Amino acid sequence: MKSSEMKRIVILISGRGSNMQSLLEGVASGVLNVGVAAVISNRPQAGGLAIATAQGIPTRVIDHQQFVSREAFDTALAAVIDEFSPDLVVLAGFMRILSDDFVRHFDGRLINIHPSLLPSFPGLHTHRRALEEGVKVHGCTVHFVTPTLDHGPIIVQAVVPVFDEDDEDRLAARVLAQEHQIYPLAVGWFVNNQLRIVDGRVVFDGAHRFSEALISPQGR
Ligand code: NHR
Ligand code: GAR
Repeated sequence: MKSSEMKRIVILISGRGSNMQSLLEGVASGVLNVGVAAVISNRPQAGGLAIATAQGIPTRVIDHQQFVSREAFDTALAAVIDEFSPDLVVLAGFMRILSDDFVRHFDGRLINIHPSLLPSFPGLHTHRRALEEGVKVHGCTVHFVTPTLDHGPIIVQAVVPVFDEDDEDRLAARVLAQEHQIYPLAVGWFVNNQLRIVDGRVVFDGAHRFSEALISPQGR
């Protein structure tokens, strides 16, 4: 595909950037046919910035601590994103709640990856809360972002078992490995126009069906 036809994404991060990296690897390996126009962080110290720079991707820092209000930060962030005119804005470990105006501005082209099986455990500390509840399966969700936190239309989820001997770090690592599988998939479906929102739910053009159930624990 000519680069003039290739869809452009902007990735927003706050930290380590491993989900960003999984997307960059998808692009580098040719699995994901998108141009990464920029990586933007709200934290100057985010480790992901160096990874992006090393791969020749433009980076920007919009430090939320330099703004008097959430709205002022969101307005500045939206303006910088718009400079890159992306088809899709991808939250990848981005840790600031976004105002209604921001979300509306990017309506239908803003997605997030969240480390739980939504609608269970929206918000923060999802792995700790999953362990406290004693759930036997946990996972991650890619969803469109709407004004209501972690409640937008669900694109894809991956499920992992929870083991008796898990702690927060072990469970987080098991979920993160699946995040790295499903985020490139979801971005690929979006840029290939395989996703539509109908009545607030995501439907696929093309079959993505699996017949096996995951049962955890399995017993003997
Ligand atoms: N914004 C809207 N409007 N809707 C969503 O669904 C959003 C969103 C912004 C971010 C990611 C989300 C997650 O996947 C996300 C989804 C940050 C917080 C949070 O409480 C909660 C959920 C998410 C991201 N942030 C604190 C805040 O005051 C700051 C925490 C920190 O800086 O460490 O913004 O979980
Ligand atoms: C990921 O587990 C992501 O799902 C989660 O933070 C981690 C970021 O890791 N996101 C949130 O909790 C959003 N509130 P990464 O920086 O290595 O991609």
